[in-house]
Amino acid sequence: MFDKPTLTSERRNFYERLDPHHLTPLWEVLGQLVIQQPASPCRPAHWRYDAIRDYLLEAGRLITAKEAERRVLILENPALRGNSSITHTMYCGLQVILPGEVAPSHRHTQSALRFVVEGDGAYTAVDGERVTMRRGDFIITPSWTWHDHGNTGVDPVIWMDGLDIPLIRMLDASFAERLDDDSGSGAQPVTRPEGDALARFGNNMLPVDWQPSSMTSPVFHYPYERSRETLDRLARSGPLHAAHGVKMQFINPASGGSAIPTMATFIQYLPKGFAGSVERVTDGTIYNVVEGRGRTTIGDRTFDWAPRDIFVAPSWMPVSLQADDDAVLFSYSDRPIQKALGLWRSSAN
Ligand code: 1HN
Repeated sequence: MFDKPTLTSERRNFYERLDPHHLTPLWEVLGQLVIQQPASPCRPAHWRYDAIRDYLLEAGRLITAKEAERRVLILENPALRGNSSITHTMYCGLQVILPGEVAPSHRHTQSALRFVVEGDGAYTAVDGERVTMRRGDFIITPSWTWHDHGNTGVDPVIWMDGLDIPLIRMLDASFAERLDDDSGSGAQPVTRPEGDALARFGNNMLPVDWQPSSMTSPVFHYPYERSRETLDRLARSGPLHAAHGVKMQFINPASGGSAIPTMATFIQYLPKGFAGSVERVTDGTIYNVVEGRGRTTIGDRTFDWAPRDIFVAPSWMPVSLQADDDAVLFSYSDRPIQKALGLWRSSAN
């Protein structure tokens, strides 16, 4: 759109003299900076759970959760290797915790989401309340809250971590602390019974004198049982959206906004045989398959997916979803940031 002017020897000489002063002429780079539409360098990518699971268990034999702080394999976008990024703003990892282990308590300004993939004997604790992690549960660790994880069961437990790490890095806004741990267990003290937050905030009511103290949802656990029932009912009552079937976003019930201020989280249902229309959105999106098999075409790539697989659709690439069975997909993206700034666009509107 903005063409580069001709490079004359006189101009080249000028640029060379500018360089030591850390100066660059805009007209030489404008075309790269301001483009007609997004052209993300991120690539569409797909990780088969079957291919990763053994590596996670091998990591479990090589390093303890305590020594690692968090035993995680990071899913890096193939075009962004070395950046711990799955899109320009989002991080994705798979974390494993073995029976008897504790991942010690700490807090940081990065927000995290957990999406439970395998096993059901682990808990995560957030600011004094523990929640048992079950497959398909979506759990939030809000910015600057103490959190630790433990496995009191007999099997390894594995979940997907989604964090806004690249965004916070870009903003130079990272702070972190480790809990001063007198007990030596690594775990923070439990101060509220399990289910407390869900009872207070997760039933379309709020305690009458409650005032929000953060922008993150006070409900930090969205059990799969409830999400699945919602999808089930809506699938029966319709209508289905041509591109995304039945798609719900997880919200902060106190504000109506997204459950996490920097990350949107969604769960969607695609009926068996669904062949979705093509859609583009400006938020690069990470998907985790909960149920069913199907395929997704992203730009010129097509991925066949199965339960627990993860795939990423970069910003503004055409995406279409197909389901061979009744399928459920969880996904997350930076949509709330884009919406807050009036930047979000979809080809549908
Ligand atoms: C973190 O705190 C967790 O608490 C997981 O489980 C992954 C990646 C980078 C920075 C902090 C966790 C993380 C992380």
